[in-house]
Amino acid sequence: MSHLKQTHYAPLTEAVAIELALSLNFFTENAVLSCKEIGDGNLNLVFHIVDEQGSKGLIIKQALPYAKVVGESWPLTLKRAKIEADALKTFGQLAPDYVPTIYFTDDVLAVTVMEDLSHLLIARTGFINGETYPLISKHLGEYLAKTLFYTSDYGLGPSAKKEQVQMFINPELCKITEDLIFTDPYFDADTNYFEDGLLSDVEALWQDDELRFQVNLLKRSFLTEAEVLLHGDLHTGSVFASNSETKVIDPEFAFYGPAGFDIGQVFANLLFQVIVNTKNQERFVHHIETVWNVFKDEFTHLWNTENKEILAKTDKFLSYTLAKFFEDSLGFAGCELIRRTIGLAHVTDLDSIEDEKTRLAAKRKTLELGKILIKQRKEIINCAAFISKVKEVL
Ligand code: SR1
Ligand code: MG
Repeated sequence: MSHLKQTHYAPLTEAVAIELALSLNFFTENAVLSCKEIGDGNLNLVFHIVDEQGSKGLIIKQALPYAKVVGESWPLTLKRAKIEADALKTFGQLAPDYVPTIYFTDDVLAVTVMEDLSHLLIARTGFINGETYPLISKHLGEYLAKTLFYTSDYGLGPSAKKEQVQMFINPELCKITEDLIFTDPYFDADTNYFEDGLLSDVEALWQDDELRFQVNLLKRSFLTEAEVLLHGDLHTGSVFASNSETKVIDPEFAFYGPAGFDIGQVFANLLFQVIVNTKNQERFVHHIETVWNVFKDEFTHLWNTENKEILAKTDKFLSYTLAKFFEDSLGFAGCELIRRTIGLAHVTDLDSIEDEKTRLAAKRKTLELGKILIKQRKEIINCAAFISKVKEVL
């Protein structure tokens, strides 16, 4: 076995990434490897390594000590690589079909070496290119039900759950979410950016006291409600897909928080397509309904068969729990719609619309729908009512 010379943290080069791959004995000793840095996210380096003769490949992901989307002026803890690796291992045990296999992790180098998913495409990119991914919503519903149930007090038991809460304390990455999702979009913060043509819409949002009050309630929930182990950044850029497979990646924002946060991010990122993909709106509405219905059915099954809290195993408490998750998910979806429109990290679904008039019209819809979901989430009591509200805005 060859040994990696690098033992201290430094950003990997493509050559050192190859050296690391060889040291893992994943490829044969004489393999001719090629490597390309393919990371297009906001925070990390991602190397794709392939054996030029064979069909084998792997991915090496490395955390950078700063937020790539902003630059070195925004330092960011490398500890997130361990959180991400631990979350991938945890979620991989609970929902193995939907999580990449992890081969190796190193906390000092801040690297995770995992299964090559290059036969799949990032779902956001696929959707923008016209892919339909007929199974993605069923898969995400199952992934959400399994990861959220089995990490809760009901699936794990309160003592084991507390151990996990401790393991996934993630203050630095939570702070990013607290700022970028629940704070900055609601005042004139430096991190915001949006077209001049949206200024009056955005100013109206900043002056909306009821909206700001409701966002504070959602932020308090995010800060204080340790219900389940969340992925924490479950947008369509964190999902690899094909017509038959779905893999959820990048859980570096994982921590114990309110279950509706992950569900709401999935809803919101499908809603971007409902709004911009005008020819295929029904397809994405159907995806949203499927995510919720599959989640609800699978969560109900797990609640009834694997619940560790004897007194909680009643239909009444299950209904209460699902209603709370649904209400929360609408509020968090509203926050995600607004922050991806006017905050620091936008989505290509909106920003790639070339015609400015069309783009601004779409962005006004995401802002409007975001406000409605946040303010009216208590009255929107089921998925049918949710979809009617969405259609009122279209
Ligand atoms: C500075 S990080 C900006 C955003 O990128 C990540 O994917 C999260 O969504 C975060 O809010
Ligand atoms: Mg990410």
